[in-house]
Amino acid sequence: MTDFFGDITRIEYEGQDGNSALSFKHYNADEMVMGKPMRDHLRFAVAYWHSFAWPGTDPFGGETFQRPWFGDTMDHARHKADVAFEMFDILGAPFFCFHDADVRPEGADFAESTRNLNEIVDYFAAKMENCDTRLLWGTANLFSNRRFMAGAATNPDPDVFAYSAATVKTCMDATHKLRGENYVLWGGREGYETLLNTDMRAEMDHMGRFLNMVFEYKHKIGFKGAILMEPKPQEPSKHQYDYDAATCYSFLQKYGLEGEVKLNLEQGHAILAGHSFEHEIAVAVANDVFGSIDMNRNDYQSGWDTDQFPNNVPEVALAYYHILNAGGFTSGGTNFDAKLRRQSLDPVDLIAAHVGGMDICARGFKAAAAMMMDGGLATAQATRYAGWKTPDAQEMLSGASLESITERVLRDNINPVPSSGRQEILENYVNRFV
Ligand code: XUL
Ligand code: CO
Repeated sequence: MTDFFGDITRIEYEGQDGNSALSFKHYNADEMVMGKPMRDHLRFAVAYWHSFAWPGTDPFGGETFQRPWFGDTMDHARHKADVAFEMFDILGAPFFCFHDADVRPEGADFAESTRNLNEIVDYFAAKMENCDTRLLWGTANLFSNRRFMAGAATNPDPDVFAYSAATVKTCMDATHKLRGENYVLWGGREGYETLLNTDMRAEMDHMGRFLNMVFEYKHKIGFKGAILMEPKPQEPSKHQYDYDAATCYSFLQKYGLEGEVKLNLEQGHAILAGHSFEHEIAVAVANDVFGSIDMNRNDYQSGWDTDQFPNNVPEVALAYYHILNAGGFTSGGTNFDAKLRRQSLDPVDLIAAHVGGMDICARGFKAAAAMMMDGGLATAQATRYAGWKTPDAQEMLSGASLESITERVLRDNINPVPSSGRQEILENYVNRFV
């Protein structure tokens, strides 16, 4: 046991009338909703990087957090792991996620970094035998070290491509060993700073090949989890090739990965791309590539990725509504890719941030489930598209031609009568649940 969290004990469900600062008011893990406990619907995961590795820096200031595990030795890494697993227990977190760089010190070379990673993976594995927290996904940090400044798979230097491929292999091995349920690829610098020096065709082809190798290796080692790509339009690069869900989908189609790779969608990235979070989820669902979510919140005014914990129930509710509409999570879950504000120095802040995030998600989720069960939106949608049930309408989607349709329009004197989209009525309807 470390003494980092002092006398903070396991967070309990207190219900809406509770007034303890550290209790769940809405997240009741065992509560059955639509035939499943909330724990299994929401599948919460703690993000190792923000909660245990991020030092509180911003573009104008250095670290504000001074965690006892900050340092470059394996002892520091083990201490960090001890605290992390204590927090998983306090929260009753069913999952966690990590990058290689979050959990192990960087070695002098690739071999040493890999040895460090493997040692920590064994340390995790031993802890995981005695706790209920599992690995939602693992990933490689291919963006922080200066070697990745011009990208990883899209780097003009083939040695960086090679280093990145080897790094992803070790991270896939680590994820597989820890029985991770997914493996994530976020192209942190897979893009460009300036088109003046960028061969976009070559870079995209290299990234396509890279992803195909990831997929080949997944099969080779028998990793049963999903491979997930995480869209983000820009930041840190000026432009990233995995811009948003629609761009990722066309990339997957172009490189023959349709049906193989799914998407990990993040609220803040959706906002940066000029979309709503539910838009990104709906695009993924409509193209059968929905995988998992990184739940956070972007500041709507700042224009950069603020990675705050979620606090907007209506927004979260619509996101979960679309997820439920797609049948809910399978291998995916709700990963808090969110960090404290840099003035939130204390251990209690770290716990409270997760408790609040889990509660907001639970509230939004319950609202979404209530809407699903009520069926009002589904009915409104079905009514709106009801005309497509007729044989003439179906014929237009298979067999008809522009000429035959024109003949029918003339023969039946088709003269469309516009009908109301009922947007405000539907918005009022949603408001009853959130
Ligand atoms: C960065 C981001 C990453 C990915 C994993 O914006 O979202 O943390 O989720 O690399
Ligand atoms: Co993310």
